[in-house]
Amino acid sequence: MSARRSKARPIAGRLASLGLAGALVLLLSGCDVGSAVDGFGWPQGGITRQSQRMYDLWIGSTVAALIVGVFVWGLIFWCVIRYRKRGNALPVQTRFNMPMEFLYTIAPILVVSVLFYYTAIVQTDVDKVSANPDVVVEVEAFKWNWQFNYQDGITDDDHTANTVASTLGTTEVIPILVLPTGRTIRFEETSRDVIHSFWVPDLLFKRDVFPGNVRNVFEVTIDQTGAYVGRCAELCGTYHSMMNFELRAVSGDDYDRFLAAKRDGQSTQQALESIGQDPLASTTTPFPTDRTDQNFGGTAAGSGS
Ligand SMILES: [Cu+2]
Repeated sequence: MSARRSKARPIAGRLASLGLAGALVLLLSGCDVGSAVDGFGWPQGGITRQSQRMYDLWIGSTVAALIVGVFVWGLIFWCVIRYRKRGNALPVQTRFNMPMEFLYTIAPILVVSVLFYYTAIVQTDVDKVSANPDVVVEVEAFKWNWQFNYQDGITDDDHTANTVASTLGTTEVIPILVLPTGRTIRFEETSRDVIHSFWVPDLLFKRDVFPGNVRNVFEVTIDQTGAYVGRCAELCGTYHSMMNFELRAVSGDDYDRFLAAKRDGQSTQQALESIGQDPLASTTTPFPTDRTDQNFGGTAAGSGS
């Protein structure tokens, strides 16, 4: 008996040290644990307050999963070594152990409940719309481009809000949606034809754009200035993949000056230049619609124009 124990103990001890070392690495890296291992697979580049909350939820869930995982792996290896076969005698059978059965029933329920609770909290927060957003922009999708209408209020049932300025995307020019940082921005989505989906990957958020009287709404607060590509994320026809736009996040002052310039009748490009911004999109390029030998399979047929 004592000989068996002296063999099992050092191995179990070493496993315990390994588990402890793993837990220490996680603990010591503290709040930076996400960036230390590249966000555990979370897409990088969230630029809104909402994306930061989703990132925190992701990291918290992953750390919780790792703690449970390390604990379970430890138990598995401990059992494999401690209770390995030593003879032909049937080991002591421990079925119907009530405390154990209670533990492995209640523990997963607890884990799922906690994950559900935090997911519901963050989801509700990310989906929340305020009564008085600082900026309202109507996103109008159509095959295969975008129009952005800056509104002077929320479109309620009476449709009392007015469009004060617009940017329309064309085949030649990528539409640029200019928005301020540090303000609540409400997106009101509508489509002229089929279902599209408004997606700026850096917002870590997308929402379908419906035709008819379904008006999808969401809100974000952007934290970082910069240029971010936007795309359609719902297969909507032949040139769906070319249906790009650019989100240009600027300071609140620059946004006010941009909107004033637009209201004065300037084009989006002129208004962008007036606030010292690049007038053309830098994150994506227009899709060439010319069909010539060079870009249409190299056959001479139909290349007369
Ligand atoms: Cu589309």
